[in-house]
Amino acid sequence: MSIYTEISESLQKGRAKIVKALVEQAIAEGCPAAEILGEGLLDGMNSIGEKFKKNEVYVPEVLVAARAMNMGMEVLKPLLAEDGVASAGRVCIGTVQGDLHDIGKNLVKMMMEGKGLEVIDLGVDVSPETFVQTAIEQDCDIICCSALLTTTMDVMGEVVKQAEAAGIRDRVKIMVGGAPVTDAFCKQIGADKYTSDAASAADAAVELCENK
Ligand code: B1M
Repeated sequence: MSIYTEISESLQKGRAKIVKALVEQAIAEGCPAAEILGEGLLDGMNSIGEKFKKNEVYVPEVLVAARAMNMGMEVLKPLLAEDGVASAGRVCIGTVQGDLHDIGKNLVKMMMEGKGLEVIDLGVDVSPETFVQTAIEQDCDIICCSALLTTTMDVMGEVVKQAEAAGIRDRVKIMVGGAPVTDAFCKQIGADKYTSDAASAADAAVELCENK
């Protein structure tokens, strides 16, 4: 078994310390950082994402896999920066104003990081102004809004309106999701993409960045 397969499989089992040690070993053996990332860590997170979509694994498995991914990334990040490995795109994500639910938002964030996207996490209770300002200041490709309450999902419409008013709609896409959100609602408020789960959100974000 190649060291990349070992990293991928250990990550899927959530064996964080083993993943970290294997990444260190791969670096010591002279493996390129981009390959360790793509064929090891990202391969593992992609597999978990696919299994999560098919309900073959659940939230706890995703969380431990993401922890293992983060441990591996800690070792790899400085080398990736040195090698100038480009990110797949940059997004900012948050749960909308008035809403404190963050478990789903955190899953989306982890899946997106697992796809090689740079993710700026704005946390919970995020105002439309903060989403839009961050997208401008951090040059984000996508604003990602999560809402779990029927009473807060309308804030997403306000994010779209404020992004339009700020003149960034031609270069910043807006993605929405969360239990009460639907594709029809996404279209109604003029957002760009609705997805029902974290793994699909990560796939869609990569696609949106590629097609920019
Ligand atoms: Co709250 N809560 N809660 N709650 N809570 C719900 C959402 C509720 C459905 C429970 C119920 O009544 N049956 C209900 C909402 C009803 C409604 O609006 N129609 C509700 C309520 C009413 C409330 C309070 C108002 C209760 C009160 O105080 N009276 C209050 C509101 C506080 C506030 O936000 N201002 C409240 C508080 C809380 C806790 C703090 C106790 C806690 C949150 C802890 C936390 O998040 N750190 C909590 C919880 C845990 C829940 C339930 C039980 C679980 C939510 C969850 O984490 N699901 C929930 C009932 C339920 O769903 N069974 C409930 C797991 C998570 C993985 O799923 O977030 O949907 P989810 O994310 C999914 C997808 O939706 C998608 O990906 C994820 C998985 O792949 N997704 C995206 C999410 N964001 C996305 C963004 C994307 C794409 C996909 O693109 C950008």
